[in-house]
Amino acid sequence: MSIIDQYNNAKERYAALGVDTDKALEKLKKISLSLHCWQTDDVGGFETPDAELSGGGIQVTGNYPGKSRNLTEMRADLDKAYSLLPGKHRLSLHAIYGEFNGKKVDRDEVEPEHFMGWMDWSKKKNVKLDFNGTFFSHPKAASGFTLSNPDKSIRDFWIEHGKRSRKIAAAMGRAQNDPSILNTWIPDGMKDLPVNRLKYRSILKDSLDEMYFKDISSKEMKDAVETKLFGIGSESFVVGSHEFYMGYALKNNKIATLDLGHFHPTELIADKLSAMYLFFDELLLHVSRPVRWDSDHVVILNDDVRYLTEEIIRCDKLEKTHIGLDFFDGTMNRIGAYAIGARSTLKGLLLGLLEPQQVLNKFDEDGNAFARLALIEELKLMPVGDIWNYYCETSGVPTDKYLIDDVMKYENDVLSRRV
Ligand code: RNT
Ligand code: ZN
Repeated sequence: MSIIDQYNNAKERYAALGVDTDKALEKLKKISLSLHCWQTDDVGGFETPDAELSGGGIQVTGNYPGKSRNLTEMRADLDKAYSLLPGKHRLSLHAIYGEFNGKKVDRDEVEPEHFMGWMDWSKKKNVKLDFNGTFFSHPKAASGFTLSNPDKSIRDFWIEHGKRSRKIAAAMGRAQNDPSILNTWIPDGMKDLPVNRLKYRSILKDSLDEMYFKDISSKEMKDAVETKLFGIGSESFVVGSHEFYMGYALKNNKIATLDLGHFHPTELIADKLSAMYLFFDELLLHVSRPVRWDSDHVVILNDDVRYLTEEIIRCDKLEKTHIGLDFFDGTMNRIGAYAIGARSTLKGLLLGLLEPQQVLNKFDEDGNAFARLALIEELKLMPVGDIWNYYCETSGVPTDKYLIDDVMKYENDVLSRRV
C-alpha cells in the first residue's frame, strides 16, 4: 500500500475519533524548532585558541569521528540536518561560534560583526537565528562563578559579555525581521555547602539588572533565563535556581527557560507549564534527555517528551512557546543525533495535535477517569506512524525507513573524510 493510501486509512480512523489529521499537519507545519548549533561539534566553538568545554557540569562524552572543525563544515552539517526535518526550523547559536577569522576575540569583545556571516547565511537559507552568551569554557569561569562572582572584575567581564550578547541578538532580530531569543545560562554554583547562599544570589540579581539595564525592543530580541537544579561540580548549590529565575523573570518581564534535564528526576516539566503559562506570556523550552543526571542524551520520543508536547497543545500555547533543543552526544553520528532528536520532538507534537481533545475533555468533565485513561491508552496504538510518513513524504524528507541509509551516506561521503 502506498504512503498516501496508508494515510487515508489512518485519516479515517482518526476522523472516527473526531480528529482532523489534515488540520493537525497544517499546525505541525507551522512549528519551528530552534536547533542547537552545538551538537555539530560537541560544544567546541571556533574561538582562538579553542575553548575547551568545561564548567557547570556540562559534559560531552565520546569521540565519534567526523565532527565539524570549522564554519564551512558546520554549515554543511546543518544543511544536512535540516534536510532531514519536515518543516522550517530555526538555529540557536552560541557566542563561541562567531566568525573570528583566527583572531583572539575575548568574550567581552564579541560584536555583531562576528555574526554577520551567520546573518547572511540565515537570509540565504531562510533559517532564523536565536542566540546564547557563552558563560563557560573560559578561564574566567574556572572558579565556578561568572555573573555571581564576588570578584567585581570577573563579574564585570561577564556582564559585558551579556550586554554584547544582547546586542548581537538584537542585530539578528533586525536582520531577520523577527525577534531573536537570547537565552542566558550560567554555570555558577558550588560542589559543597555554601553558608551564604543569599550573598551569591543577590550578586547575581544585581549583575542581571546591570546586564539588562538597556531597554531593547522585543521586536528585535527577547531575553530568556535558564534555571537549573545542579550540575557535576555544583551539586550542593546552583545560584540560578528555579525559584531564583522564576522570581527574576516575573519581576523583570523575561522569558523563563525550562530544560528537561534541570529538575529533580521525578519532576515533570509538563506539569509546570499550565502553572507558568498563567504568569508568563512566553516560555522557552530546552528539550533534552537526562539519564540519571543532566546528561544531555539525544532526545527520543519518551514519556517526558510526549507529556510535554501534549501539554503545550492542550493548553493551546504553541504560539507562546519557543521550543529549543539542547542535547549533545559525541558517541554517535552527530547529524543522525540531530535527526532523531528533532524528529522525535516533532512526533511528540504530532501526537499532541492528534488528540481528540473534545472527547478527552468530556470524560474529564464527567469525572470518568476510566474512560479518559482508556482513550489515552487507545491513542498510543493509533496509526500515527502513517500520518508521520505522509508528512515526511509530502515535505520531501526521508521517512524513518530511509533515515539510516540517508545519514550513513552522508557519513561515508562527507564525515568519514574529515581526518
Ligand atoms: C546547561 C544548559 C545550557 C547548555 C547550552 C550549551 O546545563 O542546559 O542550555 O546546555 O547553553
Ligand atoms: Zn539547556
